[in-house]
Amino acid sequence: MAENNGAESTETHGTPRQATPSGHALPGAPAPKAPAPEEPTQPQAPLPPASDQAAPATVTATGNSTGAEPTLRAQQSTYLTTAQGGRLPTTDHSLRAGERGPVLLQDHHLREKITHFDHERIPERVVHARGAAAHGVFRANGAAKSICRASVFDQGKETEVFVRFSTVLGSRGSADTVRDTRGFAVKFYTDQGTWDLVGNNIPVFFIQDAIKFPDVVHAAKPHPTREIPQAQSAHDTFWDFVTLHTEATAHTLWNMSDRGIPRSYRMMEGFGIHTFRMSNDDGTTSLVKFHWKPRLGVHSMVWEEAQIAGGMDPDFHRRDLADAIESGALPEWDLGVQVFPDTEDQMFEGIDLLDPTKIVPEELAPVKIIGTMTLTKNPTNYFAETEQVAFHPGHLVPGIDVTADPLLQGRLFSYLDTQISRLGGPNFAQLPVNRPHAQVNDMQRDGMHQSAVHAGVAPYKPNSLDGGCPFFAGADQGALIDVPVAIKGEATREKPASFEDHFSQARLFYRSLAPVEQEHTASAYAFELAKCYEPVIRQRAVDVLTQVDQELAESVAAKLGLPAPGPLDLDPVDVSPALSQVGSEWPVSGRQIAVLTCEESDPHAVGALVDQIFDAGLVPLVVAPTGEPLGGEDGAVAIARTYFTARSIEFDAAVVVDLPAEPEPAVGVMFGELQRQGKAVAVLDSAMEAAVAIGLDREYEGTSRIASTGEALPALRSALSRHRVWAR
Ligand code: HDD
Repeated sequence: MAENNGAESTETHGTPRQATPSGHALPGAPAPKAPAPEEPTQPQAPLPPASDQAAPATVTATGNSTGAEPTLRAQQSTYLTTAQGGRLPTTDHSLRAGERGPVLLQDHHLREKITHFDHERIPERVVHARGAAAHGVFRANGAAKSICRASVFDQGKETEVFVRFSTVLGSRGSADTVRDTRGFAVKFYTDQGTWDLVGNNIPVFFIQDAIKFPDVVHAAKPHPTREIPQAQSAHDTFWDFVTLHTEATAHTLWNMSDRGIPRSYRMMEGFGIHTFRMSNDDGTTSLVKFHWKPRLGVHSMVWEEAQIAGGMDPDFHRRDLADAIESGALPEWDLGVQVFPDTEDQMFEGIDLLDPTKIVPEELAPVKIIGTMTLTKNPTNYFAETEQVAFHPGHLVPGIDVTADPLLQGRLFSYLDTQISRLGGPNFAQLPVNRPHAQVNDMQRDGMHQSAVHAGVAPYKPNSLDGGCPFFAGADQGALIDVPVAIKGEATREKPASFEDHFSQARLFYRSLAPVEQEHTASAYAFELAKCYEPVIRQRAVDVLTQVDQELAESVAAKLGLPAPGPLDLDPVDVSPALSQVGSEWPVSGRQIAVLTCEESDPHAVGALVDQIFDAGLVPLVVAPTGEPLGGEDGAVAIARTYFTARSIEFDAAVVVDLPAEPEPAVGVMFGELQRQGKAVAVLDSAMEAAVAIGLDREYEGTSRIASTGEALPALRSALSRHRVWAR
């Protein structure tokens, strides 16, 4: 039953009135067109649903709803105008006293144009500044209904989403492919209000208590003296922090593994990290951890690719996401939950569910799939959408609630606070990308950048002047009812004993990796630590690794030229095969295939191969010595790259149809890279000797010899579906 606070019998859902109870018009209120309706005494039907992203209802001076067509509203005229709508005859010449005279202050268009330009930038996010986003839809399969009453999980229900992926450390203009954690933030525009799942691609976090967040970020960001290095953890302050705060060991290990350099945003897992509390229609509660599982599998770059991409194409991930969506290769993830009983101690198999540095291995608690998300549309405007979107882990819907994880609790404060300074005031929820798709009727008023024109006089409750509006909802109207949770204990700054274990999960992760992944991880440690100037930090990092794994500590010490640690006595751990990226096969759609040709290549054969690649859902990139189409202008095969502009990082595999008679050195470099990066290469018989002459190793596991272009795809498919030739 809805709780009606005050003025019970006169409360109504009708449009807030602009008349006093006695019917007198308020000063300034528009004259009523029809006789005022009788004052309702019972709640009425809610206002009609606002159209897409149109709430709260806003009214312009001309009476138009401004929410319905945000893009139309931005560009209404075919003529160039001032911000005030005055049509302009030119925008290239300022008003001057004579052709060669000084510029006049009275030129409003000049002043308005430059003033607006001067204020075009807003502060970048203090973390996660560099990002890329897309619109999409989440379809629930109904499997969560037994544990969660949120309508977003109703079977078959479709809910619009906006997803922003990001790096953490770099500034807005930094490279995509740096070694870092990736943000994975999803805004669900549900019919019960907005739900934000603000996660990362790594399931553990550096710290256990939000009070340390400014410290870890200060340590990881560029040094305050020279403001270098940009978007890197390979520097003294980062390693100083993570070796002194050993709770960061597991997250650091994940970052040093291949997870720190994803191949694509489309090929990353996402994790809610914290444990959340769900409640169902009966009020039964469960604890859950959220997982996003990419349909394309989890894949990473190798370090050489990441470094080359940082120079050749710093926008690699942003481009990859946008291109895939534009070409119709729509990225998809299944959303899953691990479900735990909501016990008093909130532990599961000895793992503290409130410790954000811990995972629960999937082998102990399987991930139950509860829906699928498809990204369907690129943003229309980067600033309006990707930059201005504002996430908050406290944006929750009925049936999903927080737990006492101290990291999560601190986040609940931080996000609203940061948006107020980043987006210039408290009304950022009115920006189109942030508007809920549920109806909004709050009592917040005024403030910087208020763009809603609220009617009524009584934004407080109870009231009798606005007919008692708005009303309170009860559970049966989908209200956000707090789950009663018993809280006991004394105020203390202590942490629980269960937060003391900083190493067993780092060991679990490392030992679950395939040997090739372990090798990459050790190399990443050595690379990063070698960039630290302070020997004491390098040594301390190796000392921390002696708590994780003997072989890892030895390998990193050897690479750094430090003494080998003595024999270690470490507790064994069970491994979790689900943590390794090696060994499974995945769909290959959207993968990029280089087709290497020369000026004399047969356009029909190359054209047929290009068609086969497209038909298989992959993307061909034809490479030739010059940009001239193969076969002349008619019936030509377009050239995507020349040997001068192509680089291995753009391709997941290559087909060598022909090579130029005198290839430039770049071709040999490309072969070397393809092999080092474990990419499959199919070579036509006729091109094999030329390829070997410039550096292709015919014994390389990924090389296959083919008799015709028709054999190329079958030859490449198996390696592509495994992502790499792991035995390289
Ligand atoms: Fe955070 C942004 C994820 C801990 C404070 N965070 C931000 C974004 C992601 C995360 C994905 C970017 C959202 C976007 O695309 O706009 N953050 C996490 C995860 C955490 C986490 C998964 C731990 C499990 N964060 C965390 C803590 C604090 C913050 C402990 C502060 C106490 N995070 C912020 C912030 C940001 C932010 C300062 C910067 C920009 C923004 O919020 O909107 O408030």
